[in-house]
Amino acid sequence: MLSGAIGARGARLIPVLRGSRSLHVSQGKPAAKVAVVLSGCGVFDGTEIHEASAILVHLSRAGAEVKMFAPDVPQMHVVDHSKGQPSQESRNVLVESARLARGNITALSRLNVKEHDAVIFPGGFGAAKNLSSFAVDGESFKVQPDVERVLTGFSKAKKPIGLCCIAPVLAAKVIPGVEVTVGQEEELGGKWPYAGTAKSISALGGKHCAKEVDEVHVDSKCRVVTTPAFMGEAPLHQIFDGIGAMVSGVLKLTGK
Ligand SMILES: *[C@@H]1O[C@H](CO)[C@@H](O)[C@H](O)[C@H]1NC(C)=O
Ligand SMILES: CC(=O)N[C@H]1CO[C@H](CO)[C@@H](O)[C@@H]1O
Repeated sequence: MLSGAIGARGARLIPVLRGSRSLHVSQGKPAAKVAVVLSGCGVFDGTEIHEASAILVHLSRAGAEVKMFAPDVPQMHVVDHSKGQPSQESRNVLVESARLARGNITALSRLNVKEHDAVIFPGGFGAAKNLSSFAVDGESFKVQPDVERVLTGFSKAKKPIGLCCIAPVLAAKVIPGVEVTVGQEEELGGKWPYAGTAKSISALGGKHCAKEVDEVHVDSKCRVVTTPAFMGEAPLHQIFDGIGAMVSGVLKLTGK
């Protein structure tokens, strides 16, 4: 008997588990298949680690099936995060991103839009240094060819795209007229150190919608969901909650 094997304490837990949401998700509709695109490992030269982790936690709780990708290219910088200075090293974006993926990562060139219901891009300087040249070239930046192919592909297929932190600049560049948020449009005493990015969104032809760290903007026409994350100085749990709202906005648009 199950209850005998797991003992009286375990038996008391069974009714609780039966009613839990996670069981409902796994028994109900098919899981949404979500691609997550990484750009290295570390805020100053790659993917922002806490953002990636928050995305994965929220996707896991919602019962999504996740596959991680990164471009197989050299990083623009390797930054010593204890000093905030570039070091004389060369690292590969795919190899570094594999740290976040616990080894299970695929080259971005192999991402097939048809195999996924949605795609999510965490932020971190890697999005502006390795997925695009925004950090160097500002508004005249270029987007890495596979990143452009993936964003255009999901957009044309009307499949939702989630982005946070600095990554919404990628959508503003590739999807004409998209509405996104990168937070507030003024620095407000240092609370929004990258507030100037909002002007870049407009200069690229996008529409910027000011939001707080725990909020999202949903462009339901373009099917793009964005949240400011570390663009704002805020407690980590608020960033986590904003990312949770972004992930659930993306999953809602998949209809799964
Ligand atoms: C790697 O991820 C895929 C889903 O993308 C999963 O099916 C597979 O089992 C994972 N492999 C390992 C070794 O974890
Ligand atoms: C080493 C280097 O600069 N790697 C690339 C990081 O990504 C940008 C944007 O695609 C490329 O221009 C860089 O060559």
